[in-house]
Amino acid sequence: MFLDRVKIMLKAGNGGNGSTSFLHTAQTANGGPDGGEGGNGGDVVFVATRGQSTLYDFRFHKKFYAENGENGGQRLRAGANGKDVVIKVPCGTVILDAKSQKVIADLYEDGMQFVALKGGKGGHGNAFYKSSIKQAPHYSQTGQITTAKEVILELKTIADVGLVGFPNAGKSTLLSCISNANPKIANYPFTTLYPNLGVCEVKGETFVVADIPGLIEGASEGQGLGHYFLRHVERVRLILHLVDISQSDCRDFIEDYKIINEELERYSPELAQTPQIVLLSKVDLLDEETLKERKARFEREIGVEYLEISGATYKGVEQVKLKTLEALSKIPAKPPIEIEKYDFDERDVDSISITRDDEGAFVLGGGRIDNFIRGVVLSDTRSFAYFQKTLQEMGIIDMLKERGLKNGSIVKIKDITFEYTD
Ligand SMILES: Nc1nc2c(ncn2[C@@H]2O[C@H](COP(=O)(O)OP(=O)(O)OP(=O)(O)O)[C@@H](O)[C@H]2O)c(=O)[nH]1
Ligand SMILES: [Mg+2]
Repeated sequence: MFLDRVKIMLKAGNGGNGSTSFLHTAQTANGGPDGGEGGNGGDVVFVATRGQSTLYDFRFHKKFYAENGENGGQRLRAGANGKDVVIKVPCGTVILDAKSQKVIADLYEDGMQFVALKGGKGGHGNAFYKSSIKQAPHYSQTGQITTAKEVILELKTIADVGLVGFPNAGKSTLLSCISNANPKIANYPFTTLYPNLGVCEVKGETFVVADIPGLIEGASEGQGLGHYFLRHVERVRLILHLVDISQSDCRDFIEDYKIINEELERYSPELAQTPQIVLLSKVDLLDEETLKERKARFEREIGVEYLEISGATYKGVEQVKLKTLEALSKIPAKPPIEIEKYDFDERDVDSISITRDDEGAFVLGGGRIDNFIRGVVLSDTRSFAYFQKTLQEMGIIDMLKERGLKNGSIVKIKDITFEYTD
């Protein structure tokens, strides 16, 4: 089965909590703070590899969670960093944010890496907070919590050349003649069910050819298999357009040629602008007279240059390779997909929200508050004093007062609830 679009879930590791601890040894019953730092959570990293050509591996495996950072420990022991989760994808994989549908990465080259999500930072241990005025801080910081996000992986095959044409036109046969690929060939339409890649070598140079399942009328609207696979020709630099001039499937070859071009145009006007080499295929099946007549008709009605080929006798095959190489040398590589500046991993660090719950309590939230309370331990009086002082300094008490905060009002922040006193 060929799979070229999947939705998967990603999550970077949470940061480990910093530790609150004090040195206790036989010699020092009440030693200084020795709580170690929490480890950082692992990142979510994508790597493009030539070793894969489909997204098949993602059929059942859809959740990729990096390891959490370990909590810090006593005696300044730092928690270990969580392991990254490294996701291998085929070259040509485009990653979209499932929510906004925006492209966040285009991994078009072997070995390309993309860090989609950064792990949460580990929290500081209480040893970190020790200072000349604060000899024994009884608080430490919790690690940053990360959220899971969904992305869509979409494979847009990377090839220099795409073979397009009606089913049975001889595309796979040609691919097997000009490249190292060994595609399935058979005398019925839709033999090729997913794009095959082959490497063609000519004059010491190489290019990659993609054999696309046959297109039919309406392909751009989802008829046949075509529409589904047209995205694999989006990025080719050159199209080899095969037309069965023998009309072995009892269709009109001029019509075939026009229909394919119309479908390309309908799918994407840009794709229709991709340079083409027209190949009139299966010429061995026609007697000289008929071939001459049909070629004359093509020249008259279409009037574009073409090559005659036969996968059976190899007629024109060498010429196809040479012409393709020559054409490619004049066509610049297609640029990677443009990526809008969009911070997929953006975290809310600035917002402060104040709401009232059913009982009239003031509920504080937002990224700035979340970050701040990571270092607060309510059961510790000094930590709580620091907490109140910081609320004052951040201007939050004033903001609350503007909304009616009075002596005795209840304030809630995450799982902290306290009564405000002036
Ligand atoms: N005589 C002759 N037969 C050919 C030639 N090229 C292909 N064929 C035959 O035509 C049939 C279809 O060829 P394929 O290469 O599978 O065609 P395709 O375009 O890949 O078809 P789909 O994968 O179905 O889209 C097979 O039976 C081939 O053997 C040719 O040049 N001459
Ligand atoms: Mg085929």
